[in-house]
Amino acid sequence: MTMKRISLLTIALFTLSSPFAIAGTESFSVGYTKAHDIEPKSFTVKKGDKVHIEINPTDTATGCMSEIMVPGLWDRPQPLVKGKKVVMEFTPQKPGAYKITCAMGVVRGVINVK
Ligand SMILES: [Cu+2]
Repeated sequence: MTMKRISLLTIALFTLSSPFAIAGTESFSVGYTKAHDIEPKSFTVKKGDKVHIEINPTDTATGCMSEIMVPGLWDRPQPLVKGKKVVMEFTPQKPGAYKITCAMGVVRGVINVK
């Protein structure tokens, strides 16, 4: 029992201290086409986990929906350009339903933080 406690503590300390810890990271691969926008459109993550979202656009977005952001989690709008990978990384600290939007706030999806 003592050994088990020690290993759990070690794992906990490692997770807290290492920025590259595998545990506690949630990765998502997302597509983008003009016809269907982003797919998938709905994500569920745990509060305190590092979230890594990669978008691989196969079209270049234009007009109102040409940029993507997640107000409250990722506030820098990123252009969606064919062949240009977009990476958004953040660690949500508060539970809630965070909208995925264009730069002006039109909703295109949601990230549920539990
Ligand atoms: Cu817009």
